[in-house]
Amino acid sequence: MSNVTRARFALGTAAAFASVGIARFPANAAEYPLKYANNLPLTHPMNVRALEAADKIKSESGGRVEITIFPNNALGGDGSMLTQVRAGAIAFYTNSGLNLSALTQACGINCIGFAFPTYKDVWTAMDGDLGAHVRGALEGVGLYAFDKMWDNGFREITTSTGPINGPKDLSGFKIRVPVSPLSTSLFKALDASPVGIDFSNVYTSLQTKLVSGQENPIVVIETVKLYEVQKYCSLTNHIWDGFWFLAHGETWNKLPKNLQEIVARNIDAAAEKDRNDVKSLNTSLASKLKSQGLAMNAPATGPFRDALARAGYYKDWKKTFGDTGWAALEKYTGKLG
Ligand code: X2X
Repeated sequence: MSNVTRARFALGTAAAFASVGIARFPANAAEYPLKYANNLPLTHPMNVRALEAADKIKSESGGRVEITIFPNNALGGDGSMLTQVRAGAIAFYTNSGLNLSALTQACGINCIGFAFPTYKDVWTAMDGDLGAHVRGALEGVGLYAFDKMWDNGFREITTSTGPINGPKDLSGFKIRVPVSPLSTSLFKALDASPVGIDFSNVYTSLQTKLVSGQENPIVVIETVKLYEVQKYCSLTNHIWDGFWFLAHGETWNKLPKNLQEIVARNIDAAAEKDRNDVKSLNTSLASKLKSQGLAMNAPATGPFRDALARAGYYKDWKKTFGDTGWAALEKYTGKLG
């Protein structure tokens, strides 16, 4: 590791970083000091790879660009961070189309239930026309989205009450979901009782039994230690979710082209590493979660998808996204619903 990285990690263990809430280079002033905020623990692959990228960007720019990372909701919850990146108070923010669909509906197109059977389908779509479709929509609301989407993962359901073996087990089930009509509509169509709660409050909402479950990818479940407050994990893979690495448009446009190239190349390279990390951790962490007391099951997904179709979920979202948007999705998923 370079001196800068060692200096940054010399500040303490990942846990100490998580409590400090920031990772900062030595204080020599940079020409372009940029803040990057997100909602995940520093130990999540996204932050591990982002730190590496920030280090490379600083050295390749000769110290001109200094990215300070504020992980773990250090600068506020998702609603606040989204407001801040739109106003330019922070330069970079990563989040999911689930939350970003509040800005422009098109962002949520990849968050349709059971749309992508495999990671191959996901990346063909998101590195292809579907990703370009979403990036264009984000540009329309003043945000620059880097080319390569980061991986959050296939979302799984955890509960404190029992395994989810089929749609009937979700009837009346009080489940935390991101503040997103895409998440809410999916679980309402499955007759559950979804509650939109900011991610910063998920652990306590489970701990206090405000809700009986939540749904997130394996790597999030493990890095946020949800196994401490949940007993079951059902591998439904009901939504593939990714994170757009977003820049405040005007801040990005003010960066000289040569610095933009350094930042974009390193951020996109980090995204590819994050994708590989998440994919391999999905497997290794599943067995680790078992050892941490989480009972795992893998229900057939067909009955969930059939229940969604019967409830009109796909028909409704096709109307919302419009024929062009829906065709852009079905080009990669095949016919949905
Ligand atoms: O809020 C969530 O569940 C999370 C962490 O997956 C997102 O940021 C969408």
